Amino acid sequence: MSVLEATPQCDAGRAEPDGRYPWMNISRRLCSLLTVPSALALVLAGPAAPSAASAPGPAETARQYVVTGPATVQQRSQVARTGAAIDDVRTSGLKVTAIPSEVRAIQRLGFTVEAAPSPAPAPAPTRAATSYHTFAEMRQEVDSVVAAHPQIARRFVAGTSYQGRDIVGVKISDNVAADENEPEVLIIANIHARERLTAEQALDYIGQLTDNYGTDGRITDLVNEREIWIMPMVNPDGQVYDMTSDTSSGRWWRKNRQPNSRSVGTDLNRNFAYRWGCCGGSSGNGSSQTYRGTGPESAPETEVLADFVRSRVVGGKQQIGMFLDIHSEAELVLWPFGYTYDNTVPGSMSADEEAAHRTIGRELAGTNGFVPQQSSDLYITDGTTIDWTWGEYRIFSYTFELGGGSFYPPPSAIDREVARSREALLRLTDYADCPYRAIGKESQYCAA
Ligand code: 3K0
Ligand code: CA
Ligand code: CA
Ligand code: ZN
Repeated sequence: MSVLEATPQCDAGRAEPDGRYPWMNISRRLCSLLTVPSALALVLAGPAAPSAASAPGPAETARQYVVTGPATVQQRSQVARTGAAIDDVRTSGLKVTAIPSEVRAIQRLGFTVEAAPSPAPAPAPTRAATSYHTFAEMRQEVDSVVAAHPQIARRFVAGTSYQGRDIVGVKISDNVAADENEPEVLIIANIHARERLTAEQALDYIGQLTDNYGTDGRITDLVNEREIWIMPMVNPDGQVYDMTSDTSSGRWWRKNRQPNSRSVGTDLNRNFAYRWGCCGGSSGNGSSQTYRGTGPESAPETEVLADFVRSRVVGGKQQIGMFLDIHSEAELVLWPFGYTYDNTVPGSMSADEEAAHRTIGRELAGTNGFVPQQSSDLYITDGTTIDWTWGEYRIFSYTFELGGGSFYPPPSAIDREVARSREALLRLTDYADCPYRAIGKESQYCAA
């Protein structure tokens, strides 16, 4: 199928189920005017001038494509620079999610773009049959874990989303009500709404740590000696939007649900305040999947996460020793930086810091079968979680890309896929006291 045969799905302005957002009715009317012929006219009209990228203009609708031609990381970064989100690199062509202007930009690079086959239907989220957690079910699960394990599990709310939903987490540790002097670990998931398996991985880890406490010696030690903060759905508005569908598939939604001058949504993983928008790893177009927002932390959810990390500075010292941001679906273990191809950066990534990241990354990947690499070995990004947590606070930081073969693996795949990374999460938690242990330099860097 050629690009022009792809049917635009006009969902950017669909009203929320509770109708709280009347402005959306305006964009829905605009959307209904955007018939297929007029959408084609848009496609043929050529790209907006870069200077107009953040100016008001027609919203463009994203869908998934297969790009053939890119073979090197530089070529993948060229594709990423258009603003397209690269979803998977293991396939014979790159899977990307892109808007029409980005498709044209990719074609101008000399690559071939074809509409991806329709994704397999996802579980219908609003029906009880699904085994993916809805936002409400996630909250219920958090509440029941905390009720069942009050000594070691405590619910916290880091803040609220653009639409006012709680960004919920669980703290797991012995004497959980106390802020003890123990190495801390932060794990977040579902920053990209459609990456549905990621919340399951976070919830599974909450279950592993709490259910096996007191019986499994290794887990008991980790819970006793760490303070583990786990936030399963850090983009709740996007998650609810993605799952609220009257069809049997998800809405392929990635960003948050904050309106912008063009469309809706900021890519939270391009909105962090370290080298924000520096390097062609994000987009200034509000319709883009990788829209970086109007400024660092312009998205409420980003600010909530950053405030939480800032709040863990106690006595002038950042308490979090390890950070993990769980994504899907390319089966990768990534570490900073994403904004530069350089492995080391004077003053912000020393040879030992890089070696420790790399050594741990490879060890973790050895347990789940993923590919370990620096973030920029995939493609250049800027304003990501891990560039900020490392760049700003020297928290050892990883992004996992889980597997499953799609953003919406069948529920029957959840247990298998989640089980793959359990060991990696335990090891990552263990390393929070002194990541330099991985390179035999704990006496140099972590002496009491
Ligand atoms: O650090 C990174 O390289 C992030 C990779 C992530 C992203 O935000 O581009 N990949 S994803 O969007 O396909 N989950
Ligand atoms: Ca404790
Ligand atoms: Ca503490
Ligand atoms: Zn992602």
